[in-house]
Amino acid sequence: MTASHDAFARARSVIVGGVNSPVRAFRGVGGEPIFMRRGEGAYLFDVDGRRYIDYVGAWGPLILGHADPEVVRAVADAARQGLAFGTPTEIETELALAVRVAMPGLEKLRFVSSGTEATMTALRLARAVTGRDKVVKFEGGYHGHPDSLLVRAGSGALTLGVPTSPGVPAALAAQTLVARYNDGDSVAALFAAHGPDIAAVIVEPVAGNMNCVPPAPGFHESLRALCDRHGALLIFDEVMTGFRVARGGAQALLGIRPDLTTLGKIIGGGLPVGAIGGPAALMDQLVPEGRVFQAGTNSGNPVAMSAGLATLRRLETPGFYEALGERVRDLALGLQAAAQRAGVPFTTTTAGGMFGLFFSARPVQTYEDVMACDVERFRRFFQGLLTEGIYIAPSAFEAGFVSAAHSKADINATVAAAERVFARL
Ligand code: KE4
Repeated sequence: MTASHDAFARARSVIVGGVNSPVRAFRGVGGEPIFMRRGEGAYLFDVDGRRYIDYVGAWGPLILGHADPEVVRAVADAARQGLAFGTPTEIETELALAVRVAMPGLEKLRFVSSGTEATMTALRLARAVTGRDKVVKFEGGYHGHPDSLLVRAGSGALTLGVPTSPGVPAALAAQTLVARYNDGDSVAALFAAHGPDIAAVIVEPVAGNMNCVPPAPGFHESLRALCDRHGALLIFDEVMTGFRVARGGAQALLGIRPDLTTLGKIIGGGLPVGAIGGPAALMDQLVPEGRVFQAGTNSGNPVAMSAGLATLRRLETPGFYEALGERVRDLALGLQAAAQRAGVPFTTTTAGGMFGLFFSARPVQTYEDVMACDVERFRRFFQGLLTEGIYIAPSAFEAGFVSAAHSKADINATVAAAERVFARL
C-alpha cells in the first residue's frame, strides 16, 4: 500500500471523510484522495514522492505557483514580527489600496478570512440596505456555504450530489430564487414576479463552479439593467475570477460595475483571505460606521495580508496576464486537438488564467449543457491523467487554473499525456 493510502486511513479516523473540504475527497472521480507533501512552482509532490503538474493551484489562489520564493519570504518576514495582533495593522491598508488600484469600483473594503464570509456579508448588507429579503442566484452557481446560497449550488455541493443542502430551513431557502446562467429572460421573469422583494442578484461573472462557463454576450448587461430598474443590488462574486481572469477581475473585462464585489483566493496568495468591497455609501453601512454587523478574529491577519500583497505586487508586471492567457490557450487548443485526433467528443473554455474541460460534442454555455456532458468519461480522463503525473480538479464541476510557473514545456507535456489518455478512453 502507498503512504497516501495510509495517510488517508489515518485521517479518516478523526477528520470527517478524511478531508477538510469535501471536493478534495475524490468522490466525484472515484478512488482515494492523494495526500500532498510539497509544492514547488507548477508542481505538486505527494507523500509517496510522485510529482504532478498541478492545474488546481489550491483551487485558484496560487496564480504565481506553489511556494513562490517572494511570497514565502514576505510571509516569513511578517511572521517574525508576530502572527496576529487583533489590532489594525498597516499592511491591511496596503493590501486594500492594492486591491482598489486594480478594482477602482471597490471604494471601501472589509477583509474577512474566506470567500464564504465575503458572500455571507454581501448578502446581509444587500438585505439591510434594500430592506428586502429575497436574493437571486444561478443554478450551478457556488458562493461558498452561507445558508441562503446552498440552494441548487455548484462546486462541491453539486459534485457531492447535494446542490441544496439539508439543514437550510425551508423558510430561508424560500427567500432564494434560482435563475439560469446566461439566460437573462429567466432573471427578468423572477423580477416580474418578485421585483419589490429582491435585495440582490449574486452571480459568478465567469461561472467557475459548474466547470468553467464564460458569460454570453449581453448577459451581465441584462443583470445590471434589471437590478437598476428594480432597485436591487448586483453582486459580482469574484472570489475565483478576481485577479484571475484579469487584474481588474471580470468586471474590468466586462465593463460592468457591480454594486458589491466579493473576493478571495488570489488576494490571499495561498493564505486565508476574503474581502467584500464597493462604494463607500454601501460599505459604510457595515459596523462600526453603520449598523450591519460583521466581524472576524482572523480578519486582516497580517501574515495572510503579506502573502496577498506580495502576490498582487507581482500581478502588476506588464504583460503578466497576456502571458498567462497565452499559456491557457495553448493548453486548451492542445487538448482539443489531441481529443480530435483520438476521435473523442471534447470541448474547452478559457477565461484569462482559468479554463474548462467538457466531454461534449457541442459548445457548453449553460448549466443544462454542463449536466449533459459525459461525467463517466471525465472520471476516466482524470484517473488516466493522474497516472501520467497530471493533476486536474477531481470533479467535472470545477474549473482549472494555470499559474505563471507553468512553462511551455509543462503545457506540452500535459497535452502529450492527455493524448495518451484520450487514446484509451
Ligand atoms: P471559500 O469559502 O471556499 O474561501 O470561498 C467560497 C467561494 C465563493 N465564491 C466562489 C466563486 C468560489 O469559487 C468559492 C470557493 N471555490 C471552491 C472551488 N470551486 C473552493 C474549493 C473548496 O470548496 O474546497
